[in-house]
Amino acid sequence: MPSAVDSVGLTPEQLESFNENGFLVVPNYLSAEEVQSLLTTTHVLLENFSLESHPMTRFTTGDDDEKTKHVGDDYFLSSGNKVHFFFEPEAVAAPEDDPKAPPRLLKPKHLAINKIGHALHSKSAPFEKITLSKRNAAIAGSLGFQDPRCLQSMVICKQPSIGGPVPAHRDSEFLYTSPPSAVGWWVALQDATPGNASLGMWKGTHRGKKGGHIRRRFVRCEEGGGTTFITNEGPALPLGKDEDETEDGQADEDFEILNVKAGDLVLIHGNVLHKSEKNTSDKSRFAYTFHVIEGAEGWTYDERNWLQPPEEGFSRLNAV
Ligand SMILES: O=C(O)CCC(=O)C(=O)O
Repeated sequence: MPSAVDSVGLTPEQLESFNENGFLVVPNYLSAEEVQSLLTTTHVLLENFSLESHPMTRFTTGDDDEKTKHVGDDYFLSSGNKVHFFFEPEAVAAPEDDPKAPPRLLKPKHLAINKIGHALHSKSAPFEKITLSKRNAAIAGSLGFQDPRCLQSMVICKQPSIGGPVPAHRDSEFLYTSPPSAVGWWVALQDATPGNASLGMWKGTHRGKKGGHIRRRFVRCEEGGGTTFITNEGPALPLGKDEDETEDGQADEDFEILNVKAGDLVLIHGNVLHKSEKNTSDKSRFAYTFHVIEGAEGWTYDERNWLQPPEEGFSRLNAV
């Protein structure tokens, strides 16, 4: 089946839906062959990475200090231009009889990884081809980007039984430009359903009126290494959105759990609230996701963001 988006970008109806809801599902964005190519590459990566020099870094996006310490180590902070492997917290533990001993894997390594990141788009040819494509440049053009730059990419594995939850967040809290500009491309590599911890999207929460302001930011600590959340003092809404738009307060929690097929794309506005639950099912839920920011003059990439640009700068879409 041909892709629902070719190099002409989004239709006016798709754009309207994205602007209205803060996300858009594009069915059949990748062909079955493209999905298979990314899955095969992922499995090769998972089978072949070495445990020998691995610091056993676990990945969580929780808000408490203990958790942010885990993601704050050098292996995480230096992953912006590398392919690094982050473990599920539940897949790693110190031996019961020796709690101070180094942590050990409780599962085979390919079933223990939470995510692979953050430079698949520049360090792995199959991912690069899918990411820095004309098709994505055209989508970015439809969304109003002038110089769209891909700054991070990852495969999120959501392993059966242990795939950890991703708490509700807005992507521009993590990838802040002034003014905010981040958009996420999230592509299901396996079917993602309410039964295996699919994405939960809260419609409309990208808007100022619905509390869509970027109020906090995930940054590198000024001293002592690691990462933390700080209050955002910069612009809180994308260009052209009314900064005076006051919040009406958020309605009761209302996440729509998406039901998408392998190959479908979900475009995620950087200000929209989204999350995913723990995967308690026996089915994995692999997804490939990458994020794009505005690289044109007038947008500043924040120097305290946890992710800093490589020497050559963030990758232009339409490069391959
Ligand atoms: O894949 C998931 O479970 C969550 C992904 C997500 O929230 C993101 O990429 O911003």
